[in-house]
Amino acid sequence: MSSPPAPSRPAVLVARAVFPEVVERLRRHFEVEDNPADEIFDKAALITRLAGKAGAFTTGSERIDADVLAASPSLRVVANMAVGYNNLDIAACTARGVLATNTPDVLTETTADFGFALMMAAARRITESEHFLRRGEWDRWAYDMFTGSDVHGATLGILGMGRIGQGIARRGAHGFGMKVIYHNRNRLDAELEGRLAARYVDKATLLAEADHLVLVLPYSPQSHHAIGSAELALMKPTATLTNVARGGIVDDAALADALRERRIASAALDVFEGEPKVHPDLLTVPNVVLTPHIASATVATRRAMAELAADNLIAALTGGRPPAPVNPQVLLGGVLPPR
Ligand code: 8YV
Repeated sequence: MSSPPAPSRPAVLVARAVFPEVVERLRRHFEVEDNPADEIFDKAALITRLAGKAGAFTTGSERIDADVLAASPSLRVVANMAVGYNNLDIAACTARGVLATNTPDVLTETTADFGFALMMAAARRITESEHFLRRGEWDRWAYDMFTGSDVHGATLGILGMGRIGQGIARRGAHGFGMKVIYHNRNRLDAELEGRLAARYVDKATLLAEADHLVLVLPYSPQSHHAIGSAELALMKPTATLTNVARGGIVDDAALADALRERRIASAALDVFEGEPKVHPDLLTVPNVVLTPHIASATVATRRAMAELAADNLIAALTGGRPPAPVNPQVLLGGVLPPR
């Protein structure tokens, strides 16, 4: 007697190479198409791979837009392994009843560490001076060699005061005795401001008063080029600018000009408009620290992000409650109108 056919399991696409044990965990629940060769799928390839898939495990590299969604009618869930989700068209997901999830919290402290490290590297000219040393140009001590600006006791300006911004504020205020000012869409409540020792200011004041300005706001059409030549012109010539948020928030060409002309002292960037391409002008100015989008890159945090993305995918497709829904108004199996 033949055994009854196994109940069919949902099919999912893991769009990039991730921890093998996370893929194995997904295989216990789903038919998994993974990508161990870590190919980058363009829109056409994504559409092909998503055919018949109920779930997608994505990273910031995959753009799930209205076209991809329209061409992937079986898709129910997109689990993004990132806290940011500007690579997903959330309105289109919601309109089609596709649940989007992200990975908040698990990367907050790691990303705040890195933001602080980049800010310090810019202030103290760490990579610029290392390049000088590696070029064999260090032949003597000099009183003004690579003099930068102090971090301790300086004014830390934070644009975007979400979880990561608050982590950077805590480090600055409580670790380095910095005066913290911030600007955000919504002002924090007084109790939280008190705990962070952070003062709310308007954007122009933030730009004018910060000795070290750190960007930690989400990317959206509203934050596109939030820092361009007009904003850079308001900053102190001794100030530093650090971006650990998203490319496109800074106008990279305008920043390269400001750095070259020493209208601000230095910058540190982990994210770039059009990355992994980097604006060529940024590669030729010395006073900028450049890193390849690694703010969340510790082994423990990347593992936690992958596990949380898997938790989201598994819960969403097995009738559970995904821990981090972005558009919770979507009921699985039903199509809701956009809010
Ligand atoms: C990711 C990030 O490494 O979480 C985010 O929003 O920018 C990074 O932590 C990247 O987006 C890969 O998905």
